[in-house]
Amino acid sequence: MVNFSLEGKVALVTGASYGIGFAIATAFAEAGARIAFNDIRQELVDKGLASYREKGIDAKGYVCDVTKEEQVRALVAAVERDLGPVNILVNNAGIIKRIPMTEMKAEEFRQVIDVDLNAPFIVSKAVIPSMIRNGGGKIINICSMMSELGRETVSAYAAAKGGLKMLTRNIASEYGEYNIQCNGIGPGYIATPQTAPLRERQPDGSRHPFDAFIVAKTPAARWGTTDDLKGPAVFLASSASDFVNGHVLYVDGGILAYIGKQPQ
Ligand code: NAP
Ligand code: GCO
Repeated sequence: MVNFSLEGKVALVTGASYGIGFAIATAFAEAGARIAFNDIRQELVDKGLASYREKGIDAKGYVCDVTKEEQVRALVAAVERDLGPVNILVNNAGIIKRIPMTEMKAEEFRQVIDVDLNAPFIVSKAVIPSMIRNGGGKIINICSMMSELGRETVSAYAAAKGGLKMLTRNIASEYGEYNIQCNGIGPGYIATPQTAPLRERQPDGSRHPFDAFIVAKTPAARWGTTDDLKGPAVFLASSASDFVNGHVLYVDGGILAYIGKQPQ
């Protein structure tokens, strides 16, 4: 029988007090995993802990900025102490800055690269040695449509998420022989706080033009929900995907397959 169970596994999901990370961690818990997550501030960790409790999940929450190598080492050590070695890592924490490139400060560009690309390197590096010692593991990097596509104002984000796709392939290449599978999930446009500014109602009550644009651009004709990512994440975390490596699974309602509506 195909095995999607995560029974007995320890999963670390970064930036998972709400949004996509929270949904994925919840699905992992439902599949049997024990959950660890982090966020930058204690109040967010506390809010996250309350949300997990509400779902009947006994998650462990930690304060950690994933861009800081020392803090990440301490996080991984704390998870090992509290739950055991990390079997599944999801590099989910991410930020976006929507600024036209010629107006973007180099420092702002660097901040996005730091969280969205350097941090997955730092956190993966911190768990790979114990995964090797334990005979394998799963790393899932949360990529994006912008791992494949560009658009106005998101140069840093696209550069980071494109880089994250290649980091995914490189981890798979470098550590596949140790039974480590590193894959990406490329969510389409998902309704979370990150995309809230793109969905705000206009003063006259009409839809934001970007909101209407995304619905027209998506064959599924809707925004994704965080629940849409649960099945793909459990698949990539479970032994059902043991021969899937270096792949990015786009969960986008068909956006990347579609040229767009023909003019009427
Ligand atoms: P979100 O609602 O903004 O949540 C991101 C989480 O990451 C927040 O909890 C945030 O904490 C945390 N975080 C940010 N910087 C961090 C740091 N340095 N250290 C630790 N935690 C940090 O975003 P989301 O929409 O759920 O997105 C989650 C991931 O999916 C991101 O990588 C994003 O790029 C990606 N993604 C999102 C979409 C979408 O349509 N929503 C589509 C494709 C990919 P704070 O609240 O403190 O900032
Ligand atoms: C944007 C969006 C996107 C999405 C997502 C798409 O401004 O275009 O925020 O980048 O969040 O990553 O997959």
